[in-house]
This record gives sequence, structure tokens and C-alpha cells, in this order.
Amino acid sequence: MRVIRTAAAQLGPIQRDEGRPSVVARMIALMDEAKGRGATFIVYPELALTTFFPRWHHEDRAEADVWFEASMPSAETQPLFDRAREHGMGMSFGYAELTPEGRHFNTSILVDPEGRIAATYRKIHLPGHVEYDPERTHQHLEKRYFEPGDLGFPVWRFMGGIVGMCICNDRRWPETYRVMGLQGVEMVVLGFNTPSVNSQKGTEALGDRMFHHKLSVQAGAYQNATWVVAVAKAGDEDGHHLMGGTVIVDPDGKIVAEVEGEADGVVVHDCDLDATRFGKETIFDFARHRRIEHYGRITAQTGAEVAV
Ligand code: ING
Repeated sequence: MRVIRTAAAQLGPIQRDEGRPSVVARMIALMDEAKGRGATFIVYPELALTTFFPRWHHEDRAEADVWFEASMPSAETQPLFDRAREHGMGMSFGYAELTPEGRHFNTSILVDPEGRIAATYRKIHLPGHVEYDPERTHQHLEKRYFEPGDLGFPVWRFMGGIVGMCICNDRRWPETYRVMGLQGVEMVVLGFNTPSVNSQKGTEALGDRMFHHKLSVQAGAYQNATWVVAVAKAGDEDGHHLMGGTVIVDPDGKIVAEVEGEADGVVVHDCDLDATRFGKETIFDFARHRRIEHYGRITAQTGAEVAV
């Protein structure tokens, strides 16, 4: 048994005018609760430090830099790193990264129990659009504010296992999990901010959105025999609702823990990384079963090409 007692720490809404110190205090409270339940690793949402700002249009993109972190840790996030080190707890959270070269990424990190940043991931699948779209009920300007990630889908030796990261929309693409699965990933951690309303299809029911979210993370877990920890930022942010759905999914694709509701909340589960072995050595023994001579289109084509 190689158990990581993992906490999925959902954040409720962060209003546009809520400062980082207030959010960090909420994250620390969740960390303390997780510690009290014996957790050694805690996972927070995508863009955990601010409101989901891609819903707001800034004509001058430089104005949006206020939502980005130019350093990590910073004076405002250092208390989170300090508390994690005091607790001897690993952590992962997402934030908007502004690099010294002036590049902008939707980023997540792994921080080891000694408080060192052990890994960085930059979101690859960016949903939404670049320019203000008056046809939409709300804006989703991730393509305006972020570049696609340039680091691929790596995995790392972390907390005694093989851990990978992705972010929000990445979870809807099977390639995300398979690239990590082909590196032996045993736990994928991800945060998400998912609007409850489809800005282009107002009739889509929230139930459908939750179904598609769970379908995606459960399939990714099962088809790659890996744990998946998916953590929401949820609730009403300045009149814009984000759905919940924080879950821990086991390597059989089963949801083993879930945060109810849309407020700050944490669930803890003993994730035995050895539970990935059976799937990896039988039904998803990639070396024995995959037929890559037939998969060429997956990397040769970006869009579908109908030739019949
Ligand atoms: N949010 C959403 C997500 O992928 C979305 C965007 C929602 C795309 C529903 C398609 C359908 O969960 C982010 N931040 O990627």
C-alpha cells in the first residue's frame, strides 16, 4: 500500500473585490481542517487566488495583469506555503502566472511538504474566445488572457508516487490523461472553474454540465488506471454562477468522495496508489493491448477531416 491521504479543498465564490489575503486565509482554514483529518496532500481549484476573471473584458490586456502573480510564492501567498510546511503537507493550486518575460499562463503547481515548488503545469486546452462577444450571455476570455501551455503534460515523482496535473478544460480531452497514462501516472490533480450556464446554449441544464464533468474525470481515471482529484471553485461570483462537483475518483473510475454544495469545503480520502496496479497490468496494460499503427490521426490532424 502506498497511501496518500488526500484532501480535495473546494473554494466557494471569490468576489471580484475580494483580496488575495482573504482568499489565502480561507485556503489556510481548509488546510487546517484537512490536517485535523490526517491529510498529507491538499488540492485546491484552478485560479484559486482570485475571482474567475476571464469573465471580465479588459480592452487593454495590460489591465488584466492585476489578476496575475509575478512571483510564487509572493508576500500574499507566503503564509500558505508556511502553513503547509508547518503541517508537513504537500499542496497543489492554480493561479494566473505572469512570467519575467511577460508571458501569461493559467498555471498550477505541486509544492512538496517542505514548501518547495516541485512541479509546474500550464493549461493547454484554453476554452472561450479572444475578443468581446456580444452574442454570449457572459464572456469567457481565456484565449484573450492566456497563452496555451508550453510544458506539455509531464508527470513527477511526488509524495511517493507518480503525479501529474491538468487544469479545467484539459479534463474534457482524453489525450490529456493518455499522455500522462503513457508515463505511468498514478494520480492526476486538477482544479476547475466551470460556469453553470453555457454562454452559447442557455438551455443547457446544469445537470448536463455536471454529468459531462463527472463523465470526463471518471473516464480519464478508468481508461488510464489512475486516481483523479478534481476540485471546484464554486458558487455565485458577482452574479455569475460556477458549478461545484469536487470529486476524488479512484482508478476504477468510481467517485469515492465528493464535496456537497458550493461553499468552501474539504473531503479527505486515503488514495492507495497501488490500487492503480491491477488496471495498468491487465485491461489497460498499454504495451500489450494498444495498436499505435492505427492511431496516427490523433497527432497528425488537429481538426476532423471528412473524406467519405
Ligand atoms: N471552464 C470550463 C470547463 O471546461 C467549459 C469551460 C465549460 C467548456 C463547459 C465547455 C463546456 O469546465 C474552464 N475554465 O475551462
